[in-house]
Parts: sequence; C-alpha cells; structure tokens
Amino acid sequence: MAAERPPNKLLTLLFVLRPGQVLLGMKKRGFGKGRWNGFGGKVHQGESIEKAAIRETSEECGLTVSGLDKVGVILFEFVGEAQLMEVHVFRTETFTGDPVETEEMRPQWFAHTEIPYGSMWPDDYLWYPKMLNNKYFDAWMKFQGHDIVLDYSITPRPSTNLNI
Ligand code: CJF
Repeated sequence: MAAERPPNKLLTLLFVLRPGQVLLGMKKRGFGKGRWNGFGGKVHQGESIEKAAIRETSEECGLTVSGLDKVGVILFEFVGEAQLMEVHVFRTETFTGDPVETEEMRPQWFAHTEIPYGSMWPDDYLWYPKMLNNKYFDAWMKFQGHDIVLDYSITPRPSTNLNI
C-alpha cells in the first residue's frame, strides 16, 4: 500500500501531442539524465501546478503551450528513502513554436507506435498507453532504486477537469 505520509516533492510532467505522435525530450542532465520523458519539473512556491507545467515546457523545449488536459497524478515512493514525489501529468495538442534543444532537453517527435520505452523510466510503459489514448488515471508506484518497479496501482478516473 501507498505510504501514509505527505508528498515532499511536487512535480509536473507535460506531453505535447500532434496526430499520431508525441514530443519527448532526452534529459541531458540531473534527475532522469539519459532518459526520454515529457517536459516538467518542480512547482515553485506560490505558483499554480498548471502554470509550472507551462513554464517548464517553455524552458525545456521552447514551446508555448495552452489548453492543458489533466491526465492524472502519479505518486512515487522509493523504499528506504523519505522522498515521496507527486507528479501531475498533463497533455496538450495546442502549442506554438518549434521544439528547440536546450541545456536540459533534446526534443524529438515519436510515433505512438515507436515510443522508446527501453530508454525511459521503467514505470512509463504502464501508463503511457492511457495518456496517449486520453484515458485519465491516478497511480501509485513503489520503486526500488531508480530502475525497479516493485509494486504499483493504476486507478482510472472520470475524465473531468478537461481544459483547465
Ligand atoms: N516518467 C516519469 N517521470 C518522472 C518520474 C518517473 N518515475 C520515477 C522516478 C521513478 N517517471 N518525473 C519525475 C521528475 O520530474 C519529471 C517527471
């Protein structure tokens, strides 16, 4: 079962989609280096979660996004560590600009059928299919280190909160 303690890290993760494709970024430094992921990071104090998701995407790949859809919230716990991460996942098909490489990320479009799961966080294959198909969910993931998912649950939820 999920640990009964408050999350101590509030993070965002945003996916930009165009027909049949999703934009991912290769993380070039820091947490998750060497893995493809959506765009995101820490929510600043006094900042809304949605604003943080928009800001991080702009900082990491140069795109201006709007019309966010809420995909779900994933709670990550790591055995033997105090760290408890709450990741708010969003998606959008509305953006302006062209993706650019930054010091943080190297963006690339991937067909839904060619997602590079072997070079991503090991939880991703469990929920990307839902995210790509607009299925809303909440999830809990229990990690051993950074490479092993020991246990997890994924709960569907009604697709409310569209276009927040
Ligand atoms: N896709 C994904 N994103 C994560 C974390 C994660 N798995 C957990 C680390 C074990 N999987 N992010 C956390 C950091 O901020 C970006 C999203």
